[in-house]
Amino acid sequence: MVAHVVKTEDEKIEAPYLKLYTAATGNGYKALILLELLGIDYYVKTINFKSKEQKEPWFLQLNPNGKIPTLSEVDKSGKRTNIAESIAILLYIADNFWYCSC
Ligand SMILES: N[C@@H](CCC(=O)N[C@@H](CS)C(=O)NCC(=O)O)C(=O)O
Repeated sequence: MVAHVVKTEDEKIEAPYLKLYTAATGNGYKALILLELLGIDYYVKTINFKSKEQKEPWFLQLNPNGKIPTLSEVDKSGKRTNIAESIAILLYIADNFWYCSC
C-alpha cells in the first residue's frame, strides 16, 4: 500500500490540509485506514499518551474531551474544523472526500 502521509511532525504547513491527531489504538487506526484507502493526503501527529499529551491545553482546544482520534480540516482561508469521535471522523471523511483517487 502506498502511504499518503505527507508529513509527520508539526512543521509549517500550508493550507488547505487535513491533520489527524492519533495514536496506536483501535480507534486511532480507523481514520488512518480510511484516509489510506481513499488515497487522501494528510498530516499525522502521533499523540504521546505516556506524557498525557492528549490533556495538554493545545490539544484540548482541538478536542475538549482530550481523546484521540481528532481530525482537523483547515481550508484555503485558514478556517479550521475539528472533528472528534472516530465514527464521526469516518463519516466526515466519507462525506467530504469520497471522490479522492476514485
Ligand atoms: N468514542 C471515542 C473513544 C475515543 C477514546 O476513548 N480514545 C482513547 C484511545 S482509543 C483515548 O484518547 N484515550 C486517552 C484518554 O482518554 O486520556 C471514539 O470512538 O473516538
